[in-house]
Amino acid sequence: MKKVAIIGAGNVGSTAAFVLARKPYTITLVDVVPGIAEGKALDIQQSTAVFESPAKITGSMDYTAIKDAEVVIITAGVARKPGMTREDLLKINARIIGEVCSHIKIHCPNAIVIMVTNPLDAMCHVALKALGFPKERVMGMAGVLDTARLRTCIAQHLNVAVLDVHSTVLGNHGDAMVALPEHTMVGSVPLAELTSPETIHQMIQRTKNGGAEIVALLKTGSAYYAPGAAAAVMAQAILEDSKRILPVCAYLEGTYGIQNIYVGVPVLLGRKGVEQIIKLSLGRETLQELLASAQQTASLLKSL
Ligand code: TXD
Repeated sequence: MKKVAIIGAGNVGSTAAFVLARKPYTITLVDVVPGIAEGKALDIQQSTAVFESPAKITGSMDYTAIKDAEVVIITAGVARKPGMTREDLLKINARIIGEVCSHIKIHCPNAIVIMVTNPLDAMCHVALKALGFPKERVMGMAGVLDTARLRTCIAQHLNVAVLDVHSTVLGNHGDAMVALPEHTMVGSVPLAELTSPETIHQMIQRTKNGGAEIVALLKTGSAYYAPGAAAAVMAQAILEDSKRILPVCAYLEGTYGIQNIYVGVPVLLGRKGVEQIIKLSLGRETLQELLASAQQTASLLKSL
């Protein structure tokens, strides 16, 4: 069976495992906290008896368990605590990602790596450097989640099936994400013909604030069902070589005029990872927003 490793068996990692467990995959969870990976793996394994899946799920603290995984999803890290600056978080998680990558390099040198840990775009750079893998094998998950949030918002507002809302969100994972209302279609009708510019603006703002809205409601912790599902969909597109076009945090070397920076763009996902970067024709203003997004990541990286 195809093998996926998930590093960090917290909320997002275990949700991704739960989603992937409906497929005939071997799934290995790894965490530093004793018992957590084993416990979640056992719970998820028992769920496969209910929905009748042949998936095999194991959990461990030992990285030898990830041997020969074809895809590795990294969710390991700490959350920002009161009093901690963005830079503090960046340094702590960069250290964790560096350590995680040293194990991936040894045990699955041919794997395709999907980063989830925040700050997402910066962590992709840390992983690329620590792994030394080709750029098409190291990517980040943010756009699939942000696009799902925007599509949900539009579908609820217009009272239509989310399946018929097509859109994409580019840029980095944060305030500088770039929504594309001009590329948004509802059953082949442009969004702009269905609602006012003010409403579109509000929906984009809500998407940008999507993570914070959930944090405010939950009080402890952040979103994990949609993030876990988004990471799982990317892993599946790679494992099944399905050539899906999804917004992914990918390393750009000139496309959109952006050099050597990770930024969210539409890509073709297949067995080789990011098999192609899709070039959309963007308006001048949108292109500027995308450049600003990349610039924000570049400045954040300077503090490392
Ligand atoms: O769109 C996106 N990219 C995101 C990113 C959407 C949602 C969440 N996003 C980020 O993912 C979030 O800001 C965090 O940086 C990660 C994971 O979020 P999650 O909600 O799953 O956090 P948890 O529940 O705290 O899980 C993190 C786990 C926890 O079990 C730790 O014990 C483990 O990571 N951890 C480690 N595992 C292995 N190795 C090391 N060194 C390690 N350190 C911590």
